[in-house]
Amino acid sequence: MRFGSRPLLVLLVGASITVAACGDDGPDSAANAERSAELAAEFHAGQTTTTLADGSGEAVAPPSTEPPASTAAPFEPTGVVIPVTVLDNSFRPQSVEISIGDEVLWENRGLNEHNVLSVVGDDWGVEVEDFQPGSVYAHVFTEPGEYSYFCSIHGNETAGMVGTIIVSA
Ligand SMILES: [Cu+2]
Repeated sequence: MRFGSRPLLVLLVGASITVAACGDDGPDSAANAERSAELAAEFHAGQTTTTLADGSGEAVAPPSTEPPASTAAPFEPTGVVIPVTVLDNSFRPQSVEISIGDEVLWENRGLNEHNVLSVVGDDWGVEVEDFQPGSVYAHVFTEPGEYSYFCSIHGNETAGMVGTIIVSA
């Protein structure tokens, strides 16, 4: 009995799919698609305004791909470019103050090769092979803070060819 009923079920499902497919081929299919979109919109709108069971009326947030506000960086590219000239074994100016989203552009305008190494971490910076005379390196700072850097060929983390980027919110 179990095995005997199965083919009939498959037949019925197949028949209904066929009918549905024929129906969708008519002039109403565009209208149906529109209605579906409306329903989807209503559904999603309803999700954001659902009243909580306790009657507090707080909106229920829909699933979001954005990170929570507490960890999201207040970062927008500003389009501002702050030049730092690398010349005579120094960074000029040695210290620059910028805003979040500004881009710092280091330009090796001397005859020596240099590098730009962050004292903390290695999220940004440029190695010597990519910063020969005439080369440029750019980085957009997206978090507030004080970023110390140096050239390891002509200095170290605390002395010699050093620089600082101060990023304010
Ligand atoms: Cu150097």
